[in-house]
Amino acid sequence: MRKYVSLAMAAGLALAFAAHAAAAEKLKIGFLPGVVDPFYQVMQLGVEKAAKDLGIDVVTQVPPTWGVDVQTPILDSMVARGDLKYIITAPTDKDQMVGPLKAAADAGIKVITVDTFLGDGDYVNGPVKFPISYIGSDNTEGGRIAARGLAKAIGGKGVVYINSTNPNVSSVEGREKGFKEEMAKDFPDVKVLGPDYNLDDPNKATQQTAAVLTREPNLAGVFGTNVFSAQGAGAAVVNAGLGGHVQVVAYDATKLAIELMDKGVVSLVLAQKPFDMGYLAVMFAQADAAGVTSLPRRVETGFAIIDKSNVKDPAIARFIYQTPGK
Ligand code: T6T
Repeated sequence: MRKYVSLAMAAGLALAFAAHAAAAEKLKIGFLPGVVDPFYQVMQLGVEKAAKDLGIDVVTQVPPTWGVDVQTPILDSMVARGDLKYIITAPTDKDQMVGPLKAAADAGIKVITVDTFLGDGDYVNGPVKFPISYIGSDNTEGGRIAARGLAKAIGGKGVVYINSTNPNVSSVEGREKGFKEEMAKDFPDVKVLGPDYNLDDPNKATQQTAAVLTREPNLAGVFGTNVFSAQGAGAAVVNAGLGGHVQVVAYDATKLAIELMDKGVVSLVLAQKPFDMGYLAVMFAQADAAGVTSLPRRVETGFAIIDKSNVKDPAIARFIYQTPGK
């Protein structure tokens, strides 16, 4: 009997030791997105799913508001923990976040950028080379798609307005650039106003759009370059009773944007693929940790372009951001 007890104890101890060793070896990574919003909530789902599938620990910290001043101290605290091998992050400024993220890299933490990039996003030939990869949308192309959609919705002529969030953020900057370029190239009868910057405050976006609607009674369309911009712009159009008269194109497929499309306020919604961004970034960390040396330095995750004709198609509707809120 004693022999059995001690054998069982030894086996138990061995198992506990193995579990401890496995836990000690488990890769631990940080996830630091841009701000609390439905886009990054879906990205977090992708991060968590990949972490579960691959047996990785993730420490997530979400800045309550957008900006370098808020993101940097959170990053510094993640670095100071000393147990994170990778950080997956969306830099809130393409230049100002270079220093803090380079400091993280110098402290031995490898950086993967998602959704937004540093420098010009070319980590092979550009000014910033240390991140492993940029995984996100081709936002300049997204801006071009938005321009074509809005031009079509307004019959190819008229005044349109861009409402955006912040300058020097690679994502929305690319969208503004692509939108303006496409209008200038193919739609000479469309005049583009803006952007105004709402600093990720939908109420500010509403006020700004309302002011433009007052100033420009013939305004034909608005391009909201992200969740908050489109939400605020849509609200201003609804408040003015101009739904269907002033066309709105919304970047980001929130439930609210889709509701506004059902009501005839929003004519086109660009869904990004934040789940893919999060999932792939964790896979990249795992692969890099395993010694893979040929990871692409840039991965474009593509879009689903949603309008009234395809919104009920399950193959398209699956890209609407599924989050508890709107
Ligand atoms: O549009 C996304 C993201 O792509 C952008 O970089 C910041 O705004 C969002 O998170 C939406 O709020």
